[in-house]
Amino acid sequence: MKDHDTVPYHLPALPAEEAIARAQSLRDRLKERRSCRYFSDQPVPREVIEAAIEAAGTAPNGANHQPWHFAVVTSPEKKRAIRLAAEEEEKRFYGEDGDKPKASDEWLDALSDLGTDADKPFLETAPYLIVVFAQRKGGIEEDGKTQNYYVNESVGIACGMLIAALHEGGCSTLTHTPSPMGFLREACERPEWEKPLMIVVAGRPSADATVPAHALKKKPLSQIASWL
Ligand code: IYR
Repeated sequence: MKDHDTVPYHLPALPAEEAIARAQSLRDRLKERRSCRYFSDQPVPREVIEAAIEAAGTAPNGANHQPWHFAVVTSPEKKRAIRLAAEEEEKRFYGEDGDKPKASDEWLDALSDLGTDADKPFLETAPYLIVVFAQRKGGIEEDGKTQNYYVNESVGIACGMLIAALHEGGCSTLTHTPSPMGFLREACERPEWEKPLMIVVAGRPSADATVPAHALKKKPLSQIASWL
């Protein structure tokens, strides 16, 4: 390695049995996570959201530029504006505006198991809309000029960690990606070098919430992993 400033790194060793038990227990908790489309308006402590965002902010990323911003929308007026704008886009996607759908027949067919349509009431009901922005430029100082690297990969990993931490804090989530999402930059008052990547809807599921049975079909380890 070339000469650079360092600090010691220690990760306490675990007995194999404990390491296995801890990894399996986290797996089992993450297995309970579902993408939820039915939220109640029940409040969730702000500290849960703050801690989850801090957890997301520890994600590995390009050159440690940490190219993310999490705009937490709680105001009913802003949530309503985002819902209306998102539903406009979704109506075009699903062809609910009377025109030919923007989505291909194959895509609409793939979504049929999920039952989704252009109606997105959860964008107003859920207490938090965490709008995740990817900073194409800015560096660690957020100067808007310095080039950032592996932005999509970095922010994608951060979103995974955000969702895992929210789940751990008793929140249901939905990763929502209206397309196109340009309207979110203006709604969240973010600069032009930031690109909205997704909305992470967070809150408690409604009492009558359901999830599509299709979502329970998970590929087994033997299919998702190979050992070489
Ligand atoms: N953004 C649309 C469509 C959609 C697309 C995929 I791929 C999904 O997994 C779910 C939905 C919507 O939110 O309805």
